[in-house]
Amino acid sequence: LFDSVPQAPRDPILGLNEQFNTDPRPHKVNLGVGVYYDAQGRMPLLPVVAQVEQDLADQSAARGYLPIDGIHNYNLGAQQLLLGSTSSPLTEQRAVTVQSLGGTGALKLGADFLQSLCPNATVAISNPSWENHRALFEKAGFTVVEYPYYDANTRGLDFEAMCSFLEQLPDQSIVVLHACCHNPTGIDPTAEQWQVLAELLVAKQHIPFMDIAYQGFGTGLAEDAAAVRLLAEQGIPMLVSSSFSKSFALYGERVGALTVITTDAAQSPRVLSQLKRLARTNYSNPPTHGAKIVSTVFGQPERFQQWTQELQHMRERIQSMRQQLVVKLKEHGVVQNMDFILQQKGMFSYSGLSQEQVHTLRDEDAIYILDTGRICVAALNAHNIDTVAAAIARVLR
Ligand code: PLP
Ligand code: TYF
Repeated sequence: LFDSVPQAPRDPILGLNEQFNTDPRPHKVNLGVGVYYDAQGRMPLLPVVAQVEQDLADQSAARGYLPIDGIHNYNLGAQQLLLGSTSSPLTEQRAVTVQSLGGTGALKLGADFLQSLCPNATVAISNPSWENHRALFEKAGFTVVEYPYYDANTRGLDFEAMCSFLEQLPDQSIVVLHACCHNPTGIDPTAEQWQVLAELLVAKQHIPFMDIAYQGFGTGLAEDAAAVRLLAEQGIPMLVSSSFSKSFALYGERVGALTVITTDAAQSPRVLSQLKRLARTNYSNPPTHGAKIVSTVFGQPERFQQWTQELQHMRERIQSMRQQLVVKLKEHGVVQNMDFILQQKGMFSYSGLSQEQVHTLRDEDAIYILDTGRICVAALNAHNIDTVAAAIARVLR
């Protein structure tokens, strides 16, 4: 049976991570995978998470099955964080949220749901996009195309090309959009561009599927949700995948949520019933621990306040690493203008390094960067930034 099984390709990001882990060089630096590290280069356990975990341990609760759609207050909290408390989908009972296994689980649940409704729809993802988007929607049975996004010449968004591509797609296509902190480029549409996109999506009856995995890492929790809130007010069907993996540093707990915005409250219970059926046949019901932590934070104003401050600290540390990187690249003799690093949002910087330069850094300096040139700025710190800047300056010469 298994003799003919071919070897599957490695995930380009997680595969690089494995390679990094087996690299014996002590000075190695991992700027590959999108994970936040603190100023000491360690993955943090947020103090607010540690405190809530202590409270939960003191309560020592039994571990029953959760409902198929997860913890009710977690789902309500996820909706509010996403939409605010006064948005029309919330007040009109048009938002249906289910707890998911991370943002990835939300994308897959949403993709499977859409496949049951419109199997022949085209799915459009950005060029480039998160590595998993294409495979995930293809596995769900869709044809996936890429809309223009990044313009290497301007190191910015090719908004005109993006819009004309989306105009030419068949009506009612599914358009996957990064709500903020675009992975991998760090380049987001402006507020005005989102407005134009909203009008285009409505006119074409496209179905937005927004992916928000870095809420709070761009400008702030509410600011980073602005595009979701704008599209959610358009009265069109829409899906949103939320991930709390980064914002709570709970990567391994698989904390995410799928929100479906319906166009009529009468649709909402039926949509929920179908999402529950999909969850039931996939994993039965979601895990408790991470969602308990997150819903406790959502439910206690003091904890929530503490969390927003800890998130702000992560955001500001990344911003300060962006500034220092630009300064240090100059100090080490880079003559090109690197100020684009300051404009990019979130954890990543699309550095413009070629694959050859990336490989040189890996082989000669034990600095791991994705082949696309994507750098995880959140992995820089006072101990490694000078070495990294010096090495990048060398390969840029
Ligand atoms: N979507 C994007 C754009 C991401 O960068 C990530 C990163 O992990 C995810 C989704 C998946 O999030 P999770 O780890 O919660 O599944
Ligand atoms: O883009 C990243 O680095 C993060 C982490 O299959 C990640 O989103 C990467 C690959 C993957 C899952 C998570």
